[in-house]
Amino acid sequence: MAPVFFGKLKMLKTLITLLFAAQISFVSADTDWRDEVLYFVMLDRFADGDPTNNQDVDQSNDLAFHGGDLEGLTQQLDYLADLGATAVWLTPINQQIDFSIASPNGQFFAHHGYWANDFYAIDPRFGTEADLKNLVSEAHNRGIKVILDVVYNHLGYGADFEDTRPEWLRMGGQCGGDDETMCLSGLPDLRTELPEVRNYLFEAHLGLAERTGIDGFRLDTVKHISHDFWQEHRRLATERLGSDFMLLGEIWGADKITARPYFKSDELSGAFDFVFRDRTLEFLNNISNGKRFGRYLSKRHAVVDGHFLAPFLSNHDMLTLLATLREDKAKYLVAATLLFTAEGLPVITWGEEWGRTGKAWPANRANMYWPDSSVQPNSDWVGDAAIFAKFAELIKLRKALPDLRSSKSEVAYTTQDVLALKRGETSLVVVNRSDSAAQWNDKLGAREDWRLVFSSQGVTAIDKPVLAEGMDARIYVKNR
Ligand SMILES: [Ca+2]
Ligand SMILES: [Ca+2]
Repeated sequence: MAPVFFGKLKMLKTLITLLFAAQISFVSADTDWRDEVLYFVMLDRFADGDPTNNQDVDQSNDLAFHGGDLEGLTQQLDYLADLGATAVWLTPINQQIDFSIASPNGQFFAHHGYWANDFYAIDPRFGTEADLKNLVSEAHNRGIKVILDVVYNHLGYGADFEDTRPEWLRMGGQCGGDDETMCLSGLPDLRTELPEVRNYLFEAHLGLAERTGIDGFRLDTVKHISHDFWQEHRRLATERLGSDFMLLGEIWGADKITARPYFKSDELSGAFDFVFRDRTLEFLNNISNGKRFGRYLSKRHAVVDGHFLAPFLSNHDMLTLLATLREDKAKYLVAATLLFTAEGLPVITWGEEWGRTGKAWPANRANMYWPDSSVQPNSDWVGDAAIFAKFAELIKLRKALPDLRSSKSEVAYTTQDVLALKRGETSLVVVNRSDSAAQWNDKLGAREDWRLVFSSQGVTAIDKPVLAEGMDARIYVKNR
């Protein structure tokens, strides 16, 4: 009888543990990332807090290091908090290859962090593990979560493993022709199908997360690794870091359809919404129309429950949106209004809030703009304070008005050039891309029912017949 009794006791213990675990995960899974605002920093281009670690720094070379580091980012957390960011995503900090690559644009260094040499070391040019810990603790003090960019797919050119662990890599003639086995940009592709490679990678990244208390990963090049890898990764991340540990995947070109398999088998918490930028540009540049854009916006976020898309205006691998819009700041602010009134996790890429421009690579990775010229690295362009004010105002409104983050989007009125989208129960987002003012429409109900709370043009009072000025985005809230 004794063994049976013992067995029952053990079962009871297991049950209690399970219940306890379930309760913990329920409590910790409370974060709804759609309520957050994520700020993306290319660490080397943001703020230099420690000039003593500045190796390979040459600000006259767009492709060299510019000195930004973990300490610098930590020093600017108040800036992010003032803007309204609640989470920061920083580029990878693992030890990088320490030589440069010849490119048509000059000598190219691993300043971006995507050319790792050793996943078990932090690159001294970015700081130390203690610096990361300090960043996390200072960020958490300000209510800001920290999302670290990690690479699982490849190493940097000429990484040590090319000599010491060639059997872990695909190089040269071994590179495949499909997404998973290709050598992206000619980089050595890790054989992520091998258990020993997986263990090496999982321990490196999950171990660092465990030791430093970061809140999630931004996962690089997701579609270049198999689904079963990402399933195992999720399982281990949850086991070691809790179910609240956020995994935001870069599936290049993704929208709700592309992201679906990754959400269905719970490989990722969220995915970047690449299509949001495309559809927004199509509308602003007269390629689509109010009706088509409205149909898209009202359905763009129909994703598997518990998952989300993260819309953005631009990232470090494409032209800045302002450059794409040929520096048309009025259009840019309409796009920003759409970003901050969209469902999902909105992402600001460093400097966008100042109107950072920059066309093709490497100009799209320019230094941050700091009003205080003593902060380095600093831009060779002057930030636009009016754009900054609009970004800050939009973020405040998004936080104050849950409707603007709502999963309910309903087209209320469209013309060729105008879209009025009802968000939630009581707010209305109106965009007008034409040169002339759009008139109020009866389909929206009596104008007196609505209160104007935002205009990208800066209109503060309602001109009775005007729904939106030319190239204007407005937010109205229904009077109760
Ligand atoms: Ca530095
Ligand atoms: Ca691969």
